[in-house]
Amino acid sequence: MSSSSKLPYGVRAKNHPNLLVRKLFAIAEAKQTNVTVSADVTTTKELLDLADRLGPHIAVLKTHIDILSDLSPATTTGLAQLAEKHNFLIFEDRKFIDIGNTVQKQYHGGALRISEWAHIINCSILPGEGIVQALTQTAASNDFLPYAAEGRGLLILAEMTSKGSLATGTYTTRSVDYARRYRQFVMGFVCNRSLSAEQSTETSREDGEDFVVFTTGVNLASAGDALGQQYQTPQSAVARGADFIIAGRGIYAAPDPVEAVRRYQQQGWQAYLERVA
Ligand code: 5BU
Repeated sequence: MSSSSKLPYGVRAKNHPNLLVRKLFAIAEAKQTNVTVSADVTTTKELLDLADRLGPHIAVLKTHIDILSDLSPATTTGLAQLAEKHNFLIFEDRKFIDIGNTVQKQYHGGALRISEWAHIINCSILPGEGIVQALTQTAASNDFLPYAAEGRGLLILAEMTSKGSLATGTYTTRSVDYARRYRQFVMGFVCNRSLSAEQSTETSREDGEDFVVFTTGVNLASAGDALGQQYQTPQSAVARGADFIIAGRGIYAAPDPVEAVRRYQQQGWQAYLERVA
């Protein structure tokens, strides 16, 4: 567990060099929630309806924008309005994984225009360091200025929750190395535990280093699914170092999603209070 994960979100909000991370921790503190809902529904109406109903209880709404059957500019405009109304951030779980030249075009511009509406994106480092370098370069370019001013950040997918995941060992250690080298854009990791104690021969921990940990595969009612997903509870995720817990079906497929999100919010927050106590 890193020393920063023992600090309250409010303290981390004040000290962090990245504007988006400051906003994220300030939202968590103000709304008393560390829940990210993974809104994996397939129509714009369902997505916007969920965002509006769950909005008061979440810090972040995670999308897979390419699973919508009726994606249009109204989808992302609607999302942006609800993010403003309820004070949450949008995380597009696009998992960029290609050479630098390609991911730059996939992120900024293109059919999905992800840079315009997603505060947070993620990438795999399977292609090597160049993917992180390329996305960081895009975020520092002149025509990115309006988005940078709002706050944008990258999470490195350092581990996965699925059975037999190959994102382990050297892959995970290199994730930490690249995060350290591109701290101006990399805000943290998607992973299943705090990575701050990860030993690397390439980089070492710097004073004040504070990477945000998002942990997916959180579910209160199930241990997994038939396709290899493996779940843990909000308590165990937060105790292992998650700053934000990501839950999808446990919330949106519950009989009453609002009642469900309140439960994840309450349990995630309680676990956080215990960690920082
Ligand atoms: P679920 O319904 O809570 O199982 O949804 C989990 C979401 O998190 C879903 O959108 C996945 O694509 C995403 N996910 C994951 O489950 N495991 C991972 O390691 C990563 C993302 Br990275």
